[in-house]
Order: sequence, then C-alpha cells, then structure tokens
Amino acid sequence: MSQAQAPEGRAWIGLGANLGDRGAALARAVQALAAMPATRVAQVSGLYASAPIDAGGPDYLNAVVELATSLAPLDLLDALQAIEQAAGRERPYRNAPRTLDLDLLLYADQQIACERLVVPHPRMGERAFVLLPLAEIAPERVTAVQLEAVGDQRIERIEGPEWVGTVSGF
Ligand code: PH2
Ligand code: MG
Ligand code: MG
Repeated sequence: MSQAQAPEGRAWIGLGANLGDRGAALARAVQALAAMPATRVAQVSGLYASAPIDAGGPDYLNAVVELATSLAPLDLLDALQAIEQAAGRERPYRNAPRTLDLDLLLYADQQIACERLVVPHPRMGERAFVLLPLAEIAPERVTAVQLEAVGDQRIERIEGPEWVGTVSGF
C-alpha cells in the first residue's frame, strides 16, 4: 500500500549490471527513474567498469544517480524493484550476475532499518563501485578515508555523465 508522500528530498541510487547489454540497461534504467511519479533525475555520475566484488561472473558497469523525489522510502524501493523486474532481473542466489541492480544507497539524511530496507546501504562504504561515482556527484557524502580503503579494487571510469544519452552495447 502506498505511503503518504514525503516532502521532496534527495535520494542516491546505485546502478549496476553484468549480464546482457549492460550499458543499454543502465541508460534505460535512468529513463525509467526519470519516469517515476513525483521524481526527477537531478544528477548522473560517469560510467564505471568494475571487477565483481563478493560475486562472480563478468565485469560490471556501475553508476550512481541522484534523484529529487517526494516518494517515501518504501514507495521508492517498490518503484526500483519494478524497474529491475521489467529489465528481466532474476534472483537465483545472493549476488548472482544480473541484468539490472538498483540499490537505494542514501535517502536524505535518514537512517532506516526495517525488514525490507536498510539505509544507508550497509555495504556501500566498502565498495569502490559505489563510492567513486557517488563522490563525483555528492562529494560531501564520501570521505577520503573511505576512498583510501577501497583503493585496491579494480575499477575504471570509462565515460563521463553523457553516457546516459549515448551508451549502447558496451
Ligand atoms: N553488486 C553486487 C556484488 N558485487 N560488484 C561490482 N563490481 N558491481 C556491483 O554492482 C556489484 C558487485 C551486489 O549487488
Ligand atoms: Mg547491489
Ligand atoms: Mg540490489
């Protein structure tokens, strides 16, 4: 059931894919985020290629998007999961390769811990594929100590934010 609308605030979403046409999936996901009710896309990070962390399979493409949204956190989560489903997401086992992953990283300054949702995302501080793109568009939300701690993870920035309009078939 829908919650009451929240006042407009900022939320940051981590995007990832390591199956199929990864770039096209992420570009389409940004369009789908922009089409969500009571929401607009405020900023998009560059596009990163990264080695799987705590997971197997092909390399990922990753990015982070800042939303301005009046959706309450669980309504936003529902909307993200609907976009994942529409992109053919399957969940055979934990951290399985995926056509699209949309993670709610941060919701304003809120701390949330319920059965379906923990925010800030509990593992974001250990992951270069979240911290680097997030630091591009929200440097105040990432510390130098965090960046230092993930310095050994293999990751490469392959496009600036214009990837959203141009990418296909990486
Ligand atoms: N997502 C995971 C697990 N490992 N590794 C990279 N490089 N990128 C991801 O998006 C990713 C991951 C679970 O969601
Ligand atoms: Mg994830
Ligand atoms: Mg996820």
